[in-house]
Amino acid sequence: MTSRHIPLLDISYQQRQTLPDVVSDPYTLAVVDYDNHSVATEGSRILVGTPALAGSELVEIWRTRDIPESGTFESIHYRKTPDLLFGQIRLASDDEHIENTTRTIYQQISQLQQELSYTHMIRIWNYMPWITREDDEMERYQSFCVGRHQAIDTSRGFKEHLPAATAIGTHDDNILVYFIAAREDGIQIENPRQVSAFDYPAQYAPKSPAFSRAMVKQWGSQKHLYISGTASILGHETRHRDKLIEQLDECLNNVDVLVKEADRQADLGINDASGLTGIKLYLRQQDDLETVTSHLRKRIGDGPHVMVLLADICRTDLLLEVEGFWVGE
Ligand code: 3EB
Repeated sequence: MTSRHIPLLDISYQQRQTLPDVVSDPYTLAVVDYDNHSVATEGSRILVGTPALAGSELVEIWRTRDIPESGTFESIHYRKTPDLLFGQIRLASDDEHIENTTRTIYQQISQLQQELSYTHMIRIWNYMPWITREDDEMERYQSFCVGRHQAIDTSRGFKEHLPAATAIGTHDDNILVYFIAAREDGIQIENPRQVSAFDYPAQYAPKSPAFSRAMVKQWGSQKHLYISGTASILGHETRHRDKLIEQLDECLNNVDVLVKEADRQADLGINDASGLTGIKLYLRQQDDLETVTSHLRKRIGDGPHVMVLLADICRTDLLLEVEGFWVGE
């Protein structure tokens, strides 16, 4: 392989056994591993408090063409190359005021982006404790949305420049956020079957959830597609309350449409979820693992790598959520 073919950024889901080699490789940007608790580190490793369920013990690996340089800014540990910035931050969540902790996290991230000139947020993951618990008559996820909204730039046109995102519940005491930002913007994709989250009615969050449904990003000669956390939501309403398989089908219908929409706008050459490189499934109840994975494989075939993680979803009536990515030319 000539150097010109080494991708500027690559993502993959790999077997956990490869971890020692990957962690010591200087080209590794990030290794996302899963455990009972969330941990941010100064190195490439990050632990997300959504344990992997049996049979899907994979880790998420980010690899760059240039050796990343690492640094710390306030509470953020980051690694950067000339093209991109990867950051991880974990803060203890003040029980009563998840909104304040979220605002602090997002303010620090924004300052770092400005300071280092990677002003375009591309993809961001948010893991927070007890996401549906009520504090001060507001569910945690809603306070999170308020804190995030206060910290981000909401000047004119911001709704066309929102990152793909995931927001998931853990049983840890910390909020963990990791992200990838760039010098140049990606293409934001919305889902025609769903109201855009930033236009949701106030019942879901008093301040609009600031994320897009998917993002296409050109990294050098390659394109990446990032599908946000996608649930069994049509319009803005939960569908198939407490019905497992129906919810999975609805999620995948949403993902199929997002892939088609991304292909239409950015010519990816894939047209549904079966074309994705990797899919993460967040599952509320461990007992549902077998039912859900066998149905998932029926729908998507053997192509995509799949990991299943035990996690809480942001609405109490949702049993699962799906995210995904694709890497290609
Ligand atoms: C939804 O569609 C499900 O607030 O960053 C999914 C992905 C969800 C990201 C976020 C929330 C977020 O509303 C929840």
